[in-house]
Amino acid sequence: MTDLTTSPDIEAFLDKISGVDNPQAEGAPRTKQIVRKIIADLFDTIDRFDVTEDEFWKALNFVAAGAPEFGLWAAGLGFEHFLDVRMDLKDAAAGVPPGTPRTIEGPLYVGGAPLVESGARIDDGSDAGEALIMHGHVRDLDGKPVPGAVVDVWHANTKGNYSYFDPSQSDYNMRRRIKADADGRYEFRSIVPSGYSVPPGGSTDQILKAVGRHGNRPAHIHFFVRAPGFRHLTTQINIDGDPFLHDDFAYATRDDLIPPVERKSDPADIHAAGLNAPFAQIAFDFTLTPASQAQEEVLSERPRVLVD
Ligand code: MBD
Ligand code: FE
Repeated sequence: MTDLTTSPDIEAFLDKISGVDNPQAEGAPRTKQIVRKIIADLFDTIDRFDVTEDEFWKALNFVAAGAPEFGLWAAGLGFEHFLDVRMDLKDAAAGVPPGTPRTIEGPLYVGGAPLVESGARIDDGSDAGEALIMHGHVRDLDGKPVPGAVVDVWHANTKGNYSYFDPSQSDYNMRRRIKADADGRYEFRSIVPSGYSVPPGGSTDQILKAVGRHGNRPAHIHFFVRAPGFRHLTTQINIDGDPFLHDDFAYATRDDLIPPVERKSDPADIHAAGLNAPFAQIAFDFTLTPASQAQEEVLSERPRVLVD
């Protein structure tokens, strides 16, 4: 902190701005402390970098205009990954046994996708990408199948775009909730997605360019996996071989979340899969951790799109 930020006058000013100086007045103490800390850090930044009045108002207006992309800021500026890092550390400290690693949700989930049986096709057939069959089991920590599990999957098309946010796609294209069968097995058919890029020229793109970064994600598939009695799991897998695999603008790649992609071109395999061209196959098992409180079974309260 600069000398000015920590001067008695500014410390007292910060106490007033944040209500910290008035414990009798309404407002939660923690809220006051958080507000104080955020403002103090920004005051300190202004002072340390000698931010001018022009720069301050330019920044304020940039933030205001950038609000529609705040979900992308959270991903690209590492906040989502940082929350994961903290949850991982807390779990480790509490001795929670590790199941499939979590990784960020991202801003493009849509709730209320059709609930379908294992084996369903989840793309609408309009994207002539490479067919993909993904399958595996949902298991508990002992390796026992979890029959009641639901695998909520969502991913982009070959342009890196997601249905709903890309109005040219059909409703719920590449979004489904898949019921694991009695053996805890899930399977779905889709197409291999491409990586996502932030909207060119948007506020996220501008920030990233300003610090010499790009706004690309490697190709990936998102999952929420839930079952009664188990912790809600938010995770993704990456498509191995993607040039951005270890250069994700959202920092979501994790070593245990890069399953091998098998290329199937044997006519017998193609026929058995009900396809007529070579396809990709990914096997991936999810391991769920038992919930110790009911709250752990449900999704976080992040505001999300819900269509149904
Ligand atoms: C995505 O598809 C995504 O998963 C994240 C985290 C951010 C932007 C787009
Ligand atoms: Fe995504």
